[in-house]
Amino acid sequence: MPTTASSTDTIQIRGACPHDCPDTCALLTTVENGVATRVQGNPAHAQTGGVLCTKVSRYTERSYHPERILTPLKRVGPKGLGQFTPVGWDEALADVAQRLKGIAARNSEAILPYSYAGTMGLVQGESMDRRFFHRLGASQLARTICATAGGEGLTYTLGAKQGMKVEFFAESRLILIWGSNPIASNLHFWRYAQQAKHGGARLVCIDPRKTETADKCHEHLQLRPGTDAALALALMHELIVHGWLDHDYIAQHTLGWEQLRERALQWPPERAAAVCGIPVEQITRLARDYGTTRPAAIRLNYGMQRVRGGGNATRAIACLPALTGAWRQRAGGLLLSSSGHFPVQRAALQRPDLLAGRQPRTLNMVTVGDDLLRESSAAFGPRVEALVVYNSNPVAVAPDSGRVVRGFAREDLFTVVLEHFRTDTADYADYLLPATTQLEHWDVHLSYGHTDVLLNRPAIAPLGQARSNAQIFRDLAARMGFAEPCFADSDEELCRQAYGEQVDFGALLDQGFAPLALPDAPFADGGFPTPSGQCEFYSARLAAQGHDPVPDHLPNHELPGRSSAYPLTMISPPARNFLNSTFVNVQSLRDIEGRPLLEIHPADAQARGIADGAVVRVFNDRGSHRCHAVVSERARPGVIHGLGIWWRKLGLDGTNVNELTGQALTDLGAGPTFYDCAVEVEVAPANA
Ligand SMILES: Nc1nc2c(c(=O)[nH]1)N[C@H]1C(S)=C(S)[C@@H](COP(=O)(O)OP(=O)(O)OC[C@H]3O[C@@H](n4cnc5c(=O)[nH]c(N)nc54)[C@H](O)[C@@H]3O)O[C@H]1N2
Ligand SMILES: Nc1nc2c(c(=O)[nH]1)N[C@H]1C(S)=C(S)[C@@H](COP(=O)(O)OP(=O)(O)OC[C@H]3O[C@@H](n4cnc5c(=O)[nH]c(N)nc54)[C@H](O)[C@@H]3O)O[C@H]1N2
Ligand code: SF4
Ligand SMILES: [Mo]
Repeated sequence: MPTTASSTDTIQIRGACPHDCPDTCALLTTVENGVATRVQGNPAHAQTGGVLCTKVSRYTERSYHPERILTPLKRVGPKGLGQFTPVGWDEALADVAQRLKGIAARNSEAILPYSYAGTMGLVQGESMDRRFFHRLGASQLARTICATAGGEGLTYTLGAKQGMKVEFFAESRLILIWGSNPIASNLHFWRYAQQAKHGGARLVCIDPRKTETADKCHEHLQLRPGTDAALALALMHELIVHGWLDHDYIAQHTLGWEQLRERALQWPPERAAAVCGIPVEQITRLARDYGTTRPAAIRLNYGMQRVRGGGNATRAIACLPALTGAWRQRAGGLLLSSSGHFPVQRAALQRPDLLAGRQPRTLNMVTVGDDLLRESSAAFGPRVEALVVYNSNPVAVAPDSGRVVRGFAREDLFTVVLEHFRTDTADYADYLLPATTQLEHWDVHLSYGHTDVLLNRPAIAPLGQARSNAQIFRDLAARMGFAEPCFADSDEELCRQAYGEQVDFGALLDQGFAPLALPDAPFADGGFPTPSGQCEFYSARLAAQGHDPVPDHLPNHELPGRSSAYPLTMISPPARNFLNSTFVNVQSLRDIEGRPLLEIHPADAQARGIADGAVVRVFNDRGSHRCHAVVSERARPGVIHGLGIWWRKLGLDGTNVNELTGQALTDLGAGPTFYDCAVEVEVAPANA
């Protein structure tokens, strides 16, 4: 049975945290008389250790929020004002299906799904929805908004999104925390790093921002954004000239050593120090520590790949553990993402065969701002006429939001949004459909920070008239007349199909989680899942695509030169108490974060006459955003930080940091370059 009854009407249900967070915690929800009263970490799950972050500890506050959308809503006012009237499901589904049918009859590619990781659940995130759009022949979406530069960089080098098991970081002697702020965004890794620290390990943080994690590490390399490849190449330079190499590992398990050696020798520490803006001694010392400490581990995260050269930087860093043979030990190596370990049966779940030979175009979710404003053309295909948004809040999270908003504001665009709340995106919906939360539906999960499969059982009945995403697409499929039996699969059946025979579903039902059977040290004896089976310093696949086959440093798109009108670089990393734009409307969490802020170094503030707490305007050619300044040594000179993804409507002038960010893409993976963004800041009137 799913439950452990502690009294007749109080039960505990096992679940999984759905959020886009590497930790994928196991949840225990206490339900009293059908009402969820408490959400806790499941103590039986080792990676969760009975502890949740502050955000999800408040999960009942989010689920029972008085502003939950509980009935289908139809737009009654002008686009974007969020004026709706409640309608029944029958009316909403019939109308949406009729509109989509009409557009599909002309050209199904004029319909675009838009979704990301509002829930990471395989069922509510990538099952019935994909079947629906495949059968329809809609445009496909390249889901690039977060991790594709790093993901491809890793895949071209190691062969897959695989790496160290997170628990073994506890045994490491040296940990490089690189482009990552785990106290905010990877709490359960931080527990292991703390254990290692107590055992005498040295922790080194590599981050342009002096984060709360940097505060707790032994050393902080506060480099300029987008210069990580230069640092990695200089580390290699030192490993080579000092002979801190595992020649045997290199000979047996790597490809392209001569080419990488030649590249790295062009990067003496002095050159990298100038590019990165850090002391030479920090580089030489880190190289010595990395070259001479066993086991040495790298926790890489996606913060360092949201710049032009993010793919190459990831490749350069991913070469390091093969040079020193760090992979030989289970507490050595690197972890960026573990998601490639999970044997998800995506074809069964998503049914690409329903395309029946059609090959619809693919649009990049990063460039939704431009794409919604494009006319039909031979190169582009049809103008986007309908948008179906779920698990995402693009008006707040996509770059260049001035253009995103213009696109969403098109009166001739038919927009359907599946949501819990009236987000910035929901305000632009023609139909706003109420979705269930994780407490109310089935799902099954992978993790990108550990290697256990998790099951989520519904703890309570759907609130109001909410339906799960899968149910909404199932209902729409019926209205469209899609008769294939796969459209009848229930959410629970979809949970079973996600891993098929690859994972013991009985264990998931009994325990709530199931560890994958994996070796402790994945690449101790090589066996990289690349075409060559080696760690590919040199990538023939990249060469064939016209890319540099060996990793190099690629300067940012928007390098702020001295003469530039925009001399500052803005990064906008996650806020601790939000998850992207999720939780911004939960009052107790918003109270902790305060208000939209911009951290700026005292020297940059002084040069502009900016006092702590002042209202400032940050601007570039794309837009302008007002918020409050925090004058702080957390910033390095020349770099400012706009933390978290605030809802636009909660900002001083209805904007957020993405008003400034651009749609230029990364070197690999066609990802976003949120942290490659040149701006200027000035004091602004509080009520402009
Ligand atoms: N609390 C919380 N947790 C989250 C999220 C959240 O919004 N809030 N977001 C989730 C999501 S979507 C993701 S993708 C994951 C991972 O999300 P990441 O974006 O990797 O988040 P962080 O771990 O905070 O790491 C980002 C760090 O990278 C730093 N950084 C920025 N530019 C550079 C650079 O050029 N080089 C280097 N070395 N560092 C740089 C930032 O200052 C920041 O401290 O976290 C998830 N977890
Ligand atoms: N400036 C800047 N912009 C960024 C980033 C940054 O660091 N800086 N980070 C980027 C990154 S890494 C990412 S991953 C993206 C994240 O962008 P998104 O994936 O859009 O993430 P969220 O903003 O959390 O929005 C998710 C929405 O899904 C909804 N949701 C949750 N569960 C369900 C469900 O079961 N059904 C339905 N229908 N809806 C649900 C939530 O209510 C929420 O509004 O943002 C990117 N944007
Ligand atoms: S957001 Fe992350 S740390 Fe918080 S409960 Fe979910 S998985 Fe765990
Ligand atoms: Mo992300």
